[in-house]
Amino acid sequence: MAIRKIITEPNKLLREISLPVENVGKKEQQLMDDMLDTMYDAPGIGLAAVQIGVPLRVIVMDISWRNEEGIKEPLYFVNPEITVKTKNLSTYEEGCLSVPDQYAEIDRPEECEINFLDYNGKKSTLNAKGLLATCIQHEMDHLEGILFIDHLSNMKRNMIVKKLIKTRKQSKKERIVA
Ligand code: GNR
Ligand code: NI
Repeated sequence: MAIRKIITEPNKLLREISLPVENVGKKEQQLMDDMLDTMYDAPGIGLAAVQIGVPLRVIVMDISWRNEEGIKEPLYFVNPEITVKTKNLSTYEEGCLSVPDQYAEIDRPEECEINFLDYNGKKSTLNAKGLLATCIQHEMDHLEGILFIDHLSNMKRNMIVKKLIKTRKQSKKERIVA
């Protein structure tokens, strides 16, 4: 188990289309363990493998661990596919570990159903609504090289990317001084 570095925008790696996993074995489970460690440490409620530089169709998620009880309920999705999504949309204020400290309201289908392989490579399905549905769709966008800011107007997205570049430059400077 290890905490890996999360790649932030702008970075071409985040635009890669992730490839399907052929077999869920030890190596893939180790990747999922590392992803979960990295996600809890960040902290976040979801993480796609491409965010740590591994363009494979693997997602980990835990939308409940930051509640009062703090009980961990990790979810693992390998090769997820959306089979059903509702016409009606819901709006959430989204953030992304690859777009640090930036938030925006995004509309997405309110409910969806997905097929996937679980941690043990077993076929499974899930009906999701609310934050879970939003998070799954956010993570599945990552597998296609899409970030939540791509759902915004060009002007809003450009503003956010400019800010990210500026703060990245700033923190580089500070590292040299220190
Ligand atoms: O931690 C995260 N929070 C979040 C909030 C609203 C909608 C989506 C997310 S996912 C994000 C972690 C992340 O960047 N996953 O890719
Ligand atoms: Ni994200």
